[in-house]
Amino acid sequence: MSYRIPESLVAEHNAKLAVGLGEDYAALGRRLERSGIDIETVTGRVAAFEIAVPTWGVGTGGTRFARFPGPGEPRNVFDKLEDCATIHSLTRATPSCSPHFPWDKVSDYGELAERAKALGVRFDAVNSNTFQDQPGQKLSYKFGSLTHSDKAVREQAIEHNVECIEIGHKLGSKALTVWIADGANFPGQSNLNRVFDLYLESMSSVVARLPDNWRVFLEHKLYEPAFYATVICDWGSSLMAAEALGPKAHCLVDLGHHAPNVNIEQIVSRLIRAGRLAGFHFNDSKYGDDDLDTGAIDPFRLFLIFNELVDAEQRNAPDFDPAYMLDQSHSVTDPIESLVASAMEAQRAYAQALLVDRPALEAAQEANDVMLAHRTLKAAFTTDVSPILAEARRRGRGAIDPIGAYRASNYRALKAKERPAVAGSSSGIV
Ligand code: LRH
Ligand code: MN
Repeated sequence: MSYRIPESLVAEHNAKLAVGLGEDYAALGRRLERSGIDIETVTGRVAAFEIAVPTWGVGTGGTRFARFPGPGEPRNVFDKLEDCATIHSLTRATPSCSPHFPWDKVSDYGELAERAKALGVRFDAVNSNTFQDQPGQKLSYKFGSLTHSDKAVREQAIEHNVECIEIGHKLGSKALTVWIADGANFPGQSNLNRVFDLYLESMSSVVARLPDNWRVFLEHKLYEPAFYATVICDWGSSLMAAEALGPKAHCLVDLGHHAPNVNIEQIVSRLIRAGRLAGFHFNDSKYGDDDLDTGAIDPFRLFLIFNELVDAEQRNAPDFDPAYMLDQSHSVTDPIESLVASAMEAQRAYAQALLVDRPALEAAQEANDVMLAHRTLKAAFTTDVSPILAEARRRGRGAIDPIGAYRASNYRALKAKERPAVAGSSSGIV
């Protein structure tokens, strides 16, 4: 029987922290009341907040230089589901995971769906992969996939996406995420207009195979592995494609897929306005697509993004139904601790955004009282909402201190015994 962290262990760990939390929560409640905010309303919203865990994130990640696997590495998607369930048992904020194919390929998807159900984990958007060649694959994606000059390669890539839809359907998923690495390293290597035509042609075949209640998430990325021109390089290309592909197509924002200093919250605002915001791959970065822990580098930027999301939520923006997912690579931390911390940081940004005094902000904006407007927004960001996050977890039978409880469980060491190490380190992000 593989080890699961018992609820009793979490309850015992909480018992030591409950009194302190109660005091901090009451104090914050009194403080928010003075600003006319009912803490219970915020805690209720936070408790309902959900973010999906990437199955490829629970294993130790690496870079093109090296990967240093840790103890108790997940050996297959069943181990990955266990770790996803562990993250949810501690945070009560990650009831679903986002699988990636063929990385999570199995022979019996019914068995996989059963195992996930038993672990209390749902499947969010499925991810296709035409950015790597698989053993035995007939045609290579070296020069592209859905936009390859050879129709046979494009059809192979279309069929793979259709296969992902069929797998996702068996798993109860309702969306397909399509990120393609297609692009060029040299000026002249490809016709920048023609490749976009090919993208639309191929993707319309994929969209045509989507079940009625499904969506397709188009994920843009500025560069890497293409270093001169990427076919779906930015939100503009993604939005043009979504609008050409029809109402099922939406634009997914991976925070690391933009040039440094790009105003991502403004891109989010525009995609919400267009009714095409698919959702997010949350992570953080300082330079490129660093896939670092959410909120670890620039928590203010994360807050500003959630500020746009809460603004849209509260004004009932049409067609606003974003899917929240993490997409990170953990090369120097325990992936479970990083994903636990990242789910909490996303929750924190959401809670802070719920504290924004929007009538006061709007009044200051209308009056061009720049300082008052900025400080009204900043006041929410500088509020320590930790008691709200912890109380939401406690009420959900999660851990007041998830990483403390995780370490107290000795989960990693116990998994190291259950999961004999896979020989030799390798390179690459997963
Ligand atoms: C591309 C990306 C994409 C995934 C991959 C693991 O950089 O963000 O979402 O398919 O990472
Ligand atoms: Mn991504």
